[in-house]
Amino acid sequence: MSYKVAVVGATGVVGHEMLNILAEREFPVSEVVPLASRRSVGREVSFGDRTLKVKALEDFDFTGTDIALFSAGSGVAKDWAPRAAAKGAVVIDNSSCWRMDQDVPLVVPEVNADALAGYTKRNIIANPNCSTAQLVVALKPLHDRFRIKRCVVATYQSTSGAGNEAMDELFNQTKAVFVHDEIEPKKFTKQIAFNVIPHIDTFMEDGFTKEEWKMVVETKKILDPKIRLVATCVRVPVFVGHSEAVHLEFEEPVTAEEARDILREAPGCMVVDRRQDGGYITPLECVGDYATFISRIREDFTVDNGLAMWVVSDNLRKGAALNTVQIAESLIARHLKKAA
Ligand code: 11C
Repeated sequence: MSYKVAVVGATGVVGHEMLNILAEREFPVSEVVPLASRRSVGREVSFGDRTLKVKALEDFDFTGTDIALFSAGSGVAKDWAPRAAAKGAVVIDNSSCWRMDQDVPLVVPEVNADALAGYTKRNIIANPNCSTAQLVVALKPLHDRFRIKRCVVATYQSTSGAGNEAMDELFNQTKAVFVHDEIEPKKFTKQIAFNVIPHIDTFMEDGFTKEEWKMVVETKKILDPKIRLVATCVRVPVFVGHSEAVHLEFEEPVTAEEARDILREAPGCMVVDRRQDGGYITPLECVGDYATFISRIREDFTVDNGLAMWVVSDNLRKGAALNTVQIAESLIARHLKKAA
């Protein structure tokens, strides 16, 4: 049983990881087709030990493609996901375009794989924002046991969340600081090197940013609409790996030890929590890994049934490419079984 898989946005930073992860996890492919805009046609991308030539999305006929992994932004997803879906490909989209559509499941397989059943309405499945994906992996097992009432989260998001050019901007600004060159922010609104910026995505009328809003609405859709969540999303001068300081208030009493034991057994979670120097995970250490790492688990005595923790994951993997491939794996296991 094998599947023809298209990767749309194959030359981008997430598309690159999608190809890596499909190969690493030995996803059962009969063919992989890397797609991008016409200006990338002929560029080569790696798939395991093979090299594939990029084809133009505009000229591609999705007939016969089983699964199309999209990571090419909302504009491309809006136009092309329905076209690919109409030709019979199941689209798994990493952009924000379809996430809140009621006919599109928004899925993190460790949390709500059952929601996948709704994919047939549009033949589209959405992958959440990176900061939401790692958060809900850590929240789900605790919510199942103690019921979360409120979540207060501050994020420390790496520049790769904003793509290749943003990573280059951090690199070039860092060099410029050392040689006293002028710094002109382009992707970011302020200098990112040796700084932090409390602004990701556009501002909304209520003063929150869209990134913060996404964390609220996506957590509700994936995990539980009753959870109240407030976020402050911050860009930090890190290349890969998003970190989150998470403060939770539960209905039921909880101890740090109970939470640690539950998280140790939970799918997708890796607890690294020694109460000593270095006994926690930092973003540098999570790069290339699949897990959502949880450290600094402690009771928060300022509220009833409070818990605080530190959650770190590779935003290009669990936050994007890995989750997309895991959705594809769940899809074929549950719904897309092919005759051998
Ligand atoms: C960032 N979280 O770090 C964003 C990137 O809605 O998929 C992903 C945006 C999205 O900039």
